Amino acid sequence: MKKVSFVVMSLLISACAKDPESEAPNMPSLTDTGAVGPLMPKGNIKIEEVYYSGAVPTAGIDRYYSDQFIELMNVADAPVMVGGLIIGDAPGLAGAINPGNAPGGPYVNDPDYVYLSTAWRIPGEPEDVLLEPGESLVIAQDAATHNPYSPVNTLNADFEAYVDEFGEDFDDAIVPNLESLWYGAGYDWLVTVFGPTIIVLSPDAAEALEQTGGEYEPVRAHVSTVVDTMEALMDGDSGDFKRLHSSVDSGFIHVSGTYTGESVRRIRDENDQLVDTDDSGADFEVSSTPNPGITED
Ligand SMILES: [Ca+2]
Ligand SMILES: [Ca+2]
Ligand SMILES: [Ca+2]
Repeated sequence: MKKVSFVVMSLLISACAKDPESEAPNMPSLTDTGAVGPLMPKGNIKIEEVYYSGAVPTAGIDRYYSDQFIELMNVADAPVMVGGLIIGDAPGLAGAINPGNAPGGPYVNDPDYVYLSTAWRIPGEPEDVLLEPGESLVIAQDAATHNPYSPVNTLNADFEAYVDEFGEDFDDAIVPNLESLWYGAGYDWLVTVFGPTIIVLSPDAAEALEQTGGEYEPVRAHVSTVVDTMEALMDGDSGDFKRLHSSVDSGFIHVSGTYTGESVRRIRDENDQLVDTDDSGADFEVSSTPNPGITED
């Protein structure tokens, strides 16, 4: 079962409005319906898990990463509109991966803008795609079982990144594809296995995305459009490579290495609520058992 519901809320509301006599006496009024939602993403949608490190080598494959996924959760008590939500990753190295790698550059540590090498959008108008309270949605690099190369099963992901232009990506016929707004990766949307920065932007950021240069340069969005971020770097010594300004995300998380099968998951407080202090170092922890959250039902 998919947890994301596709509804045409405006049609439902207008249908009610045109036929008020058919309402039962205890039906909520339109005003009441409006008061309980659906909500905007900002403040209500959080990154729950990012699995980027790649699978532990098995079945003769040393570097398997098609199983990468991003999981977003509705932390509000009402449905949230996620149609048009933008998900992307930031440019910049995760650390001193090769000799001579140095931190800095034009697209990091900007207090006013976040930069995206690649930006995807969940298809549909905002109110057409609703995420129910406490539910999550999974975005897969490839919707697949990944058997036998990985124990991470994303066959039932809610969306997948499909790259048409290089002719090498796999398009699952069932799982809907994200819409491409800006693309700066290769044959598929591989986020760096050394530690990516994942950025979620509100739907209204689509019109506000600005090019920073040519077609191989990132786009940028004002920080006011940021819904949530997760910043990961290569290791604990890689802090100089932070991509996000401290006012957007003041820390970073890292897994123990590439191809470890580890993900980073949101820490929960004593009330089982996702912690968000805009410090990825404090808000996320490493998990050795990535869980795309789509197996329970
Ligand atoms: Ca893909
Ligand atoms: Ca597909
Ligand atoms: Ca945050």
